[in-house]
Amino acid sequence: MTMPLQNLDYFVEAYDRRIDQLKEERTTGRKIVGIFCLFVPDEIIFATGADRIVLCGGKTDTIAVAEQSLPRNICPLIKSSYGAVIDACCGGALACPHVGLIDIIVAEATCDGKKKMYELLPAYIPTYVLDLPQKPDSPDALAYFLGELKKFGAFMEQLTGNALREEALRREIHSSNDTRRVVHRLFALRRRDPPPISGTQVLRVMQRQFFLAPERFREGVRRICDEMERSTPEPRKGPRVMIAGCPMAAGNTKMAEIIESKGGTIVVEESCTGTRSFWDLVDDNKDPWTALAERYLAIPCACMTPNDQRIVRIVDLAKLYDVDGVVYYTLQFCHSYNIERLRVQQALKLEKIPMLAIESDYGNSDAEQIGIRVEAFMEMIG
Ligand code: BJ8
Repeated sequence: MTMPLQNLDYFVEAYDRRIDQLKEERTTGRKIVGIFCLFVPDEIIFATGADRIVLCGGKTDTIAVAEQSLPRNICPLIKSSYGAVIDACCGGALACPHVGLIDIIVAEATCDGKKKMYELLPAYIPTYVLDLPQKPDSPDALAYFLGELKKFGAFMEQLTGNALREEALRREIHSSNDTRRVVHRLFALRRRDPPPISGTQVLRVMQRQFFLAPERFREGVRRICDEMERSTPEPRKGPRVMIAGCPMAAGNTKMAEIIESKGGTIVVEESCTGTRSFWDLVDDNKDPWTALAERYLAIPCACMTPNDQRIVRIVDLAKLYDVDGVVYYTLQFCHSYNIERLRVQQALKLEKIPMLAIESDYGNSDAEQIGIRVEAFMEMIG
């Protein structure tokens, strides 16, 4: 189901303008940070006057170059990200256009594969690693993470030469919460039956979230929401589906396309290119540092243990969006999400919500076989 939403073109044009904007910022000396993950708070980066852009990690093209040095049996997102950096830094033709625009990568201590890959990056580009507690519910976790965020703030002050003032941090919290509210509006519209936008379209929008400047992204989302509110969607052709699992970085729309080509109507994604990126707001009534630490530490990523909050969130979303079934999507060799699948499956079973688990990479060799399984699942839940 693809609705002809004219304002989706806005995101394509905004992306092109964004690259020009970043090039110009470099000439003025503004620092630009490259990130890979939701755990790095935008608010701190922007509050020191720096800009940020997410680095590529969803393309197949850069995997082969990464496999020349990394093991083949690790997640494609790690290989694609690493390949994008080393290829760009070595002047390769596959280059991620963003790597050449940044001063530094701010990485994060999440899964083992990423952590070890980040150790290799400083040979190519300066890299700062934000540490994270691994047990978010432990009594010391918040204080530790708060300390890490403040260290990161001090690092950003040094990088930019600008002081990080509390009023600037509050302003950026306000701005990021605005973005989250705008995306909530988009996702609230998807609760309609039929939903006014396809899952593949939403995924492409969400993949732009960390490429674009926040005000541009918000403007684009507002435009499509206005358009959706005026539109009369086509009748729904198949069951309402939630995708839960690994992020689908820009360049990777494979799973969403397969599901929708087999008649499924994706209405929500529990992923970093879905609800994990915006669902929780930062409490702007608190001390800003504490509020940031609380909000970011609560991101329900499978790298955390235990990760009960994710299990609860998935069941809540499945009910809120009235889904007929869940497709649990894992990138190949992502042990964190793959193992957590069992707990998700048990929780959904208790609620009598069917689930299909798919593990895949960025290639197309398994697309037909996945399509057969997805088709059978859609028939079962339809
Ligand atoms: S907050 S999901 S963006 S860490 S898929 S590289 S976990 S082996 S990307 Fe992630 Fe931040 Fe968590 Fe989100 Fe490792 Fe798994 Fe690969 Fe992953």
